Amino acid sequence: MALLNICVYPDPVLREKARPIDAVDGAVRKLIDDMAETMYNAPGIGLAANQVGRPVRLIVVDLQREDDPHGLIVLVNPEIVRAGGELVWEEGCLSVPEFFAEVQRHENVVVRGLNADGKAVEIQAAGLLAVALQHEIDHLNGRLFIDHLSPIKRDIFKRKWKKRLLEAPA
Ligand code: K1U
Ligand code: ZN
Repeated sequence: MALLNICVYPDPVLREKARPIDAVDGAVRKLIDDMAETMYNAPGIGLAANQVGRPVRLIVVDLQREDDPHGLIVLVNPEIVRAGGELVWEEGCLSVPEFFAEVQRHENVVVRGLNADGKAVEIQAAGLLAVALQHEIDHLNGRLFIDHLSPIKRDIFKRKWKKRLLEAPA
């Protein structure tokens, strides 16, 4: 397994619409293993393939909580097939480090995709798991959590980010 480099905003790969994966072969399984290791190392509770510079439709999610029965969720070509309710959650993103903001999401989602064995699976999720799945699927569509902010909050974010880039050591 290998640790992958996590692309940081405003890297253009984060704005690409990821392409579907044709077959869950050895190369895809290696990417799954490397992404899981990278997510645990970060640490994070999710990771989408675009975040490691590979614009293909693959996400990994693990809430890493004792009360979560799912453990590591791997979804190839994930699709939200049902969504309902609303909740607001304070989100972070490994590609937008050290910035957190409240985002409104669906409270419940049902997501279908393929697992690491290429088998069709369906995940029924609520609360944080539903939020994380929506956040990761957004990544596959080139969307970041900052895109959900009001124009004023997004503007504040952009100014803070510019300032941070200017202050960063060369
Ligand atoms: O996609 C990503 O950038 C990962 C992101 C996922 C996410 C977090 C919170 C709400 C929605 C989606 C993260 O994992 S940020 C880090 C984080 O939240 C965390 C890290 C360690 C323990 C617990 C949480
Ligand atoms: Zn993210």
